Amino acid sequence: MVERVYLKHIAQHVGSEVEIRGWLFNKRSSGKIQFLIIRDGTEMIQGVVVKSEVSPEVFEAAKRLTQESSLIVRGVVREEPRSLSGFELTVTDLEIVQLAEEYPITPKEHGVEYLLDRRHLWLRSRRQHAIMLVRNELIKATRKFFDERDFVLIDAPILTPASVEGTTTLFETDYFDDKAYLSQTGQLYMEAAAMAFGKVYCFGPTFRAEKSKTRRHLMEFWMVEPEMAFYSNDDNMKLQEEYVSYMVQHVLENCSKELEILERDTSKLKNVVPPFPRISYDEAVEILQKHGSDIKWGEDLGGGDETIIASQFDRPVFVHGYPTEVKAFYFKPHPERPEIVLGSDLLAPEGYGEIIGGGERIADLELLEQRLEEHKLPREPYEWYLDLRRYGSVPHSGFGLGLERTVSWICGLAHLREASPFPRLLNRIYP
Ligand code: NSS
Repeated sequence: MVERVYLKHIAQHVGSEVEIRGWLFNKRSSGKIQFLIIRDGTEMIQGVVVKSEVSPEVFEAAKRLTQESSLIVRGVVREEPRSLSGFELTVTDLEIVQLAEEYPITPKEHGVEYLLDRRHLWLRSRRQHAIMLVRNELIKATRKFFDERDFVLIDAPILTPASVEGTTTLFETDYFDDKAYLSQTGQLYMEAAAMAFGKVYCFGPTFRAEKSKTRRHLMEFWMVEPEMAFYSNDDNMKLQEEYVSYMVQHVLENCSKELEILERDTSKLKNVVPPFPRISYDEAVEILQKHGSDIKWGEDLGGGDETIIASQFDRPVFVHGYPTEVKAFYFKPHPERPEIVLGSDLLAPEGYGEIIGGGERIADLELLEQRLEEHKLPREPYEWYLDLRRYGSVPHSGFGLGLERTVSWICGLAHLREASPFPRLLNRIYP
């Protein structure tokens, strides 16, 4: 009986005959020998088919194989330091599962729209494969980090009655005789959960109808949102720097091969250790003005502004104390300077900009009621949220980390679209 193995574990089978099930990635031939690059989803290996050593049927089958044909192959594993994976397979038997039609993605260059139209196939390429594995590791690291710190995972709903992050980016849908919105954030529900469990987080998809086309915006993205009772914004920032450093170190340890495929300069990632620098919004405005920006105090930072600020530092930087005016209704104002909030954004280096937004929440009922009014938000859908300030209200803080922005930075991508397996972009919902 030949054992079926995954290429990821091939090192344990040197000298044995094994069975691999996968796809043909690429092929070279020199008449009497065919070199098949086979992938099985976990790894790749070169299979060598020697005419004089296999049956005529097997050699013929190898010849017929087209790019991305599915196959079952048997062979003896040999160490081969010169090859990509360090191993080679001397093929003994080969069965075609399906002979693929002419594959639309070839090793030559394709335009990005062409590739996005074929995202379902593009995912098989080395680069996209590497990005998704880094994404997977970031999620694993997230779970591990919060588990180790006794956080409880609480899932937030996706269909919601209220807007949280501004009314202009809402996706609206019918909810029987009512209206509903796709969730922009799980935060309000996490605030309720934090009052029930102390330290919680959610990790799920969130939706924003962003009408501008930028390399930093998706219509659907995944967010990690911790919320902690009895946490100040300083405690909140400490948790963020620990979490972000933890993720980066985890990826450095577990994804060296992927980072190499992505040609990522890892020396820059090695700097990502606490403490992260902290600058106030006031200081940020000064820095920006010195760099020739015409930003005035009171305006939100744009993508370009974030890039300038972040490029001053070799690791992520916190900008805290944003103007109350530009921030969402739930931010707690600074006790001595009510024109700024006890909140911060975390900007990633190398031009990536904001990956986290967070802060301390208003715990006081009256102030929160006043803010809802100022923001012209209807009272009814938030009544339950106001209850949290009626029954044992406590100081509490939390934040949201955008997963795709984090993947994009850690992988060194030029655009967020590659950080999502099936990105939803302005004017694109296919495939
Ligand atoms: O709007 S945020 O700054 N903050 C919130 O939604 C809070 N309610 C989170 C919380 O405190 N629980 O978004 C948080 C992060 C932001 O830093 C980005 O990394 C990411 O979510 N984000 C996005 N990623 C991709 N595409 C879009 N459109 C996007 N918008 C925000």
